Amino acid sequence: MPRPVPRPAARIRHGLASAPERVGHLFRRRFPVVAVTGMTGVGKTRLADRLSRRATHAATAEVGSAVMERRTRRGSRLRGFRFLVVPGDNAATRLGALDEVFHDEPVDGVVHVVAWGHATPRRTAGTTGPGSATREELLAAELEDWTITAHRIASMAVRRDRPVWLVVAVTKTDLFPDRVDEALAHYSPGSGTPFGDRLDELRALAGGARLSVDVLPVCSEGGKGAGVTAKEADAMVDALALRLAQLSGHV
Ligand SMILES: Nc1nc2c(ncn2[C@@H]2O[C@H](COP(=O)(O)OP(=O)(O)OP(=O)(O)O)[C@@H](O)[C@H]2O)c(=O)[nH]1
Ligand SMILES: [Mg+2]
Repeated sequence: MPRPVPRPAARIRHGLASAPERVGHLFRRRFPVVAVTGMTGVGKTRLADRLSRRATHAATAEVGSAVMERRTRRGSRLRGFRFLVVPGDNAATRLGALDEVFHDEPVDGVVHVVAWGHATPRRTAGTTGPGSATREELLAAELEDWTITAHRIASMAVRRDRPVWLVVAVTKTDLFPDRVDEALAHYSPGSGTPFGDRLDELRALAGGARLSVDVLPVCSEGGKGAGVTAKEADAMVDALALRLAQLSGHV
């Protein structure tokens, strides 16, 4: 007996049923992957949540992240991002997360978050209660963290045949609204600050054409009573997102 030939309608239904899965796979693969790095308490989780338009879990905001967080910013067509937020130095999972984003599955770009010495002090893993530190200590910790991350970025860049981009996101600008330019200068290439010197070394190691560097202000907590209005904070987050889109070739 000859095999029944499926009617066109049945074939179409079958085709549609398997489509979303395939399309989903395609989307996941083609969203650029962005590592979000920076010392503990600097505001990485909060910023990644803002960029992916979701609320921050109260517990994480208070004690810090224990594991790598994955966030997706969806955009029209393929204009989205996947963010991998590397937990700060109070998390035991930090080294594994750094290996994952810079070695095992190298990312397309990096958002390195700094707060000009305004990171929220946190206790090291395993202890409780609020931490305390002076602004000088926090700036020193930020520099130490950047030294480690810059090395990782350099070794990723030299192994790579396509360019890597880096955005230094200077966040918590609501805490120093009148000194944002000074803060941006502190983190810029060629600034002569210890952070700037490390940045210059990184660019020399990676090769200028292989690594692009941007320094942008941002704020995740604007609003009434803050040094930055909610509207201004939104505009800074949007400007950062636009720059990420440009760097990824979306626009
Ligand atoms: N004023 C102000 N506070 C902020 C801003 N962004 C984050 N914070 C606060 O800073 C603290 C730390 O923010 P997180 O996003 O949890 O910091 P993190 O970098 O993820 O820290 P780890 O997970 O420990 O690595 C939280 O209490 C946030 O609410 C900001 O733009 N302005
Ligand atoms: Mg976090």
